[in-house]
Amino acid sequence: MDGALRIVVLGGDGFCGWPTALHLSAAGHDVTIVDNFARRAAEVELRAESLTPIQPLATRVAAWREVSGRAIDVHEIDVAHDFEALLALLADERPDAIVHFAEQRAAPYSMKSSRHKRYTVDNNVNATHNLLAALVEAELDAHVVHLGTMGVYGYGTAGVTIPEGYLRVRMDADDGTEVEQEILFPPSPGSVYHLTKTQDQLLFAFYNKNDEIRVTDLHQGIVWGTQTAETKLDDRLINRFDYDGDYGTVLNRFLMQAAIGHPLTVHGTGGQTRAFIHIQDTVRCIRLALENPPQRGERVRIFNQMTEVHRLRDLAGIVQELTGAEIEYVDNPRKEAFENELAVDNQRLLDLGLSPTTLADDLMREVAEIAERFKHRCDRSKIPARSRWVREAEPDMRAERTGRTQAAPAPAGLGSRGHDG
Ligand code: NAD
Ligand code: USQ
Repeated sequence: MDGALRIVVLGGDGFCGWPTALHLSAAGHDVTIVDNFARRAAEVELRAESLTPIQPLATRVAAWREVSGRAIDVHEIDVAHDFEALLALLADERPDAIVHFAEQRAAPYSMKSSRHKRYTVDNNVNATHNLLAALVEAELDAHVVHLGTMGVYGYGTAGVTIPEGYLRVRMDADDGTEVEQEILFPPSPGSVYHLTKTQDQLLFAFYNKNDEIRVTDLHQGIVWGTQTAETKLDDRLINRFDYDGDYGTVLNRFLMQAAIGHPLTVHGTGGQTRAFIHIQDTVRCIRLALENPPQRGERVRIFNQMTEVHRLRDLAGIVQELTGAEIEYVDNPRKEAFENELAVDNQRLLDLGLSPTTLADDLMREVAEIAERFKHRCDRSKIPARSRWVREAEPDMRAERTGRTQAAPAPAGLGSRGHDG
């Protein structure tokens, strides 16, 4: 195709990365995947596999070659720790663009223990920094498209539509006049994982200012669905489907739970409101971002990559209506606002031509059908979310620490609404 780009996809074996690599290859771009298979290692650690039987990456790319006639090159590199290998690859291939998915992306996993917290910070911050430092070292003007998260904003801005990354502020100047400035929207991460994404934003801002690295940071909502037009072409191309308490995200969990007759596990009151996007739109948005790159010298572009907003108890209600599933309000293992409002500006991707796929019944049925087809692979013991944000002290230990016999009251300011309400 005219205008074909050479694209390196970091984390191209993952849930978003694999269908993105296929979509870009199908569109005529020349794709190379880099991955260290950390996600597959986490499956072994957690003894929780993808519900769908995903093939080894070598089998996946061979199947894609058979189906499409197009080659995808693969390199096993730990982007966070093998700087020299990453640099050599970028210097050799001189790609036009790099899509960066190569991070530990599960909030519950990032909160399991101090080891998981440290791993997540080390992996994510180093992966992003190594990429930026390698681009400077290789003197490469490649466009970085990064998968960030809506969670960098926090979810508690009732009455304010969340802008696309930047906030216009007015400050009182010393001479009594007002100074106007655009700043990054104040970060308010809700987990160590989300915290690493707020750090990524500063890394991009610095390298963009200092070295004119061109960056589009896609602040993505919760992805749902599993298959895309390309992964459906052959069973060997099937995408992963996480349902366990660490990696499974809420809507896919609900749809899978409904398929196996498990009650829908709504955390707390279900008053949490979140942004969502279907995986087919994820891959389209990334292609739109790649095919519309920023100019050199332009500040970091930030797009809110989401198509709709739902309150969790309403979402559970929609799944219940579709499937007849029961709803169970379970103890919330996270420290998060019990209720929040959320409105999000996503005009920039709409302007580039995104036509949103919303929560249509047939798409939800498609996910439920996949879950039904592979439900024999499900391990029900992996469904409960066990990773807790705050360690629960034994009652007598708590009494010892606080000098009280009753549980200590919430600190002033947190009240009963949790952390960011
Ligand atoms: P995933 O875990 O399925 O995929 C990430 C891939 O990156 C895996 O294949 C993993 O092995 C690889 N990886 C991790 N660390 C690496 C390293 N140091 N070197 C090389 N490869 C490495 O996750 P995903 O759901 O595909 O998410 C991809 C990106 O999108 C993440 O950065 C995540 O923060 C972001 N995102 C995901 C969602 C979602 O709902 N899944 C929503 C918003 C944003
Ligand atoms: N939740 C339930 N029941 C469940 C699972 C989750 O009620 O069975 C609740 C959680 O308490 C939370 C909400 O659903 O309030 C979302 O949880 P999630 O696990 O679906 O999503 P989250 O942890 O926010 O992380 C996911 C991806 C992450 C991405 C983020 C986008 O794993 O990579 O960055 O979505 S966002 O949420 O917009 O920040």
